Amino acid sequence: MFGIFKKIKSALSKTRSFLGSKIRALFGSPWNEETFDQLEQILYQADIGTKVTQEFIEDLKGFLRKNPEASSEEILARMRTFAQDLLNAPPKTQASTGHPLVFLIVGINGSGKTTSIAKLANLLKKEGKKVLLAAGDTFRAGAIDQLSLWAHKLGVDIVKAQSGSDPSSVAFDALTAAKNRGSDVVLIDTAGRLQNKTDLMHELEKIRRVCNKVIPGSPHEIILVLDATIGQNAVDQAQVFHQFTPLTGILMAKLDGSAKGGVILPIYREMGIPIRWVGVGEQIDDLTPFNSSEYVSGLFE
Ligand SMILES: Nc1nc2c(ncn2[C@@H]2O[C@H](COP(=O)(O)OP(=O)(O)OP(=O)(O)O)[C@@H](O)[C@H]2O)c(=O)[nH]1
Ligand SMILES: [Mg+2]
Repeated sequence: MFGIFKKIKSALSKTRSFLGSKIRALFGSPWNEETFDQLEQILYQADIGTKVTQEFIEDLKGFLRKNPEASSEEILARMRTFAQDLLNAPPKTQASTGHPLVFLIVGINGSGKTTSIAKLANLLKKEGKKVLLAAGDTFRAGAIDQLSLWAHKLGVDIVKAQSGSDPSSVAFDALTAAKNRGSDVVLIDTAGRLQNKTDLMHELEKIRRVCNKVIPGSPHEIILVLDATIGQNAVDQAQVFHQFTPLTGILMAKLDGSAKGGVILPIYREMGIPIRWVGVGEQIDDLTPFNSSEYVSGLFE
């Protein structure tokens, strides 16, 4: 538990040093309109988003009206409570279950899909699950080799086809193999796609249809991998992906490289899609289940 906490916390160090130092710098002055304006700027720059920033400010104003003598630690504690309450709100999406459990992994180019699949496979394998990877990125040269290499390193099954073949036929073969081999979990890699390329977004629909044919009810989970370093754009991406293909969860990759780690708050506030895992580095063990209280204390220390 402690180890996981340290991982999320250290991944948030860039975000925290930005947020923390700037917020603490405000504590010397009295809380007036100008101070609140400055706080608003800071929260906005940490990619907490306009709406959530406004809500933060309103909450804090209310708190300070009732507690005009609040210490800086009490103010920070109030901010943590606000963020925690936001993340405690019930999710608006729900994953289904089944066996084998099928995860479809989607996202834009370079967001961290393939690496995160390897990390997830590693986590699941450690839990004793029999994992099968599906090399559904048949588009980018090298993508199949990249996933094959991970499958080999991790000692997990992989189903792949020729580069250029139809990704939904890979999904078909992979799910059929998973049933035959008694796999517990299937992780389907997909090609990176920009959310404004409608034809590529429709391709995901086809993959889903095929999955559902082979294993009714699958894919049980559709996970969007987001790159935390892109900040607010992540919210737009999540919204468009969700329109085309109903997401059940988000994997926030590259939290370690980002000063924009605050973006998890507006994503959850606006979409209610659970953040399931966070990527905290480039190594195979650098993926950890998301834990909201660890995240909140890592954000506002
Ligand atoms: N620092 C850091 N780097 C990461 C993390 N996750 C992925 N990366 C890096 O991001 C880069 C892209 O990762 P990929 O997994 O290939 O991304 P992808 O989404 O599969 O990319 P495409 O298949 O080209 O769309 C690689 O250099 C990874 O090592 C993370 O959590 N932290
Ligand atoms: Mg990839």
